[in-house]
Amino acid sequence: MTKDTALRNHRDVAAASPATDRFDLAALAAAFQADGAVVVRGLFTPDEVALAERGVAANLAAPGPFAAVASDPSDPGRFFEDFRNWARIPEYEALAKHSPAPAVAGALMGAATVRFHHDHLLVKEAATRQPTPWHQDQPYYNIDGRQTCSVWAPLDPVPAEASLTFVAGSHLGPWLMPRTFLSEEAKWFPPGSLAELPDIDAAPERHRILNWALAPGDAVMFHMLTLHASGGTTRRRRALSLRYVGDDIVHAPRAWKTSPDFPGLADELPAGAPLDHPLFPVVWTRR
Ligand SMILES: O=C(O)CCC(=O)C(=O)O
Repeated sequence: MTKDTALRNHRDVAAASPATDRFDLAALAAAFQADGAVVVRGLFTPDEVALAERGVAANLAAPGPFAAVASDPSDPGRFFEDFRNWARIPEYEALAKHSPAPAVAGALMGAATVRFHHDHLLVKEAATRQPTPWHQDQPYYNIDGRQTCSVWAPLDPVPAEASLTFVAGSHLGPWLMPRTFLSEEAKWFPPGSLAELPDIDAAPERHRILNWALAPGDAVMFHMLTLHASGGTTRRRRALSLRYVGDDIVHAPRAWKTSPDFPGLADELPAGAPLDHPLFPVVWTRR
């Protein structure tokens, strides 16, 4: 499908159903603000799920320059990730801009303007043992500020044990040391500059844990500082994360490669500047 056709078809779908009338945005925002994560049942329509499936198929057929495998070669499955493909995969662009996701993200963040930060594909093939370790997302990124919201949308039914698990309220705590998923190396922030993660699995009863089994169309929406993790999976689990930011987010170039990387951006957007750049389009504005 061409880019124009995907966008036009999707605008027709979006126009037929008001974007957010079917959601209790006040209740979702209250839960998101308190817990840092909330489940949104039926965020995406079946047409939007089909659009995402086409985008993921195109992405897997032609991975982008930031694609990586986050599982060991000895893993009987495979954990494949790719980032920042919306500009070449029209289905991703249509979802990022014209689905209800940006409006709901705006309501949850309490933002007047929402920008799209990036898309992130996460595919665990059947029998993947590699868990997703506990982590916060923002320390891997190139942004400072508080108004952030990721939308993790599975395209396959996901039982609780293969779904994302969150530590409620952790988005209100400090930044924690990011580590590589596979070797758990702290490669980026200098030693001691950020606190280490608590051993959540050693004493889960000390935390309020949130976890939902999900169906295609459902999404979990979470703050980029909320601690989260996931187990391996017996069945194939395709998920697309759409990442949004609000009014107070500014550029935070790092002395290392962020994940995802934005090569050359530091030459165009100074530290502390709003993300006013074509890489981060405005996708929703409060009326
Ligand atoms: O899909 C996963 O296992 C991890 C997803 C994740 O960490 C994220 O979307 O931020």
